[in-house]
Amino acid sequence: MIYKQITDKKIKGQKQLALLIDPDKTGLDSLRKLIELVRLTPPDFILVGGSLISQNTDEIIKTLKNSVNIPVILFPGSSFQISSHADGILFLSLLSGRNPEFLISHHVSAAPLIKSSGMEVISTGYLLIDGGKVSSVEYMSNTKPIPSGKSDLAAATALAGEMMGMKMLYLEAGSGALNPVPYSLIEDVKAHIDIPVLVGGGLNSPRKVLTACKAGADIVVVGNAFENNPELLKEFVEVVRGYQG
Ligand code: 1GP
Repeated sequence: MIYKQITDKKIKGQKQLALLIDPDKTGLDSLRKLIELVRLTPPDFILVGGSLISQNTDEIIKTLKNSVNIPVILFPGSSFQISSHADGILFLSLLSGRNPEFLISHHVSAAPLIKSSGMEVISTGYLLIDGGKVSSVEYMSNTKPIPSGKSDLAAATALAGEMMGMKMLYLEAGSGALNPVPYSLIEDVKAHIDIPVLVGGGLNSPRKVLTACKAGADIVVVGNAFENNPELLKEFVEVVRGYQG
């Protein structure tokens, strides 16, 4: 059970690293290279997804499942990105936005397929935080991010998500964000909720990853940094593993 692994580690104060693979930005060659590195220094999870619809998702997930022994979790940008080969899915609801399509609509379309696949479903409140530039999520979902200085709004939204029964909360600055989710915002959100918190977007150096961990992130998500330089994986895994609160 993926969620049990997450909560067990959270209870022990162990931080976790999720490697994000965007099928639209990952060709077979870079996937093979990444797999080699993942075998040497495995992160805790692999997330697969992105804002655009990709033909590749199924193929990438099958290749990963045949090559590595860590959970592969869907991180879908829409209901078109469901692959029955994944171990689980972050069933995301874009709580920071007011677009019903991303709050509940895609979910209705995808629910029967997800149910029949038997994959583990982890309902996750997804909060887009202003990362200093227009993100793909903002553009594609047609929703506004929460201003990065408004941690009270983020905390109230996170709390509402927890009250609605969400199992995790994802603070997203957007892929390649200029500014990652601020320390104080992560800290404020953590002070209001007990469910595990993922933080991603613009975490492109060990120092930024460490800062997110210190602020309270239970899981840090990194995509872009590894797309640019897959060799960074080892260093990032070591920073997260070695974290002592
Ligand atoms: C994006 O939070 C993830 O959805 C990861 O962001 O690609 O900037 O690491 P990066």
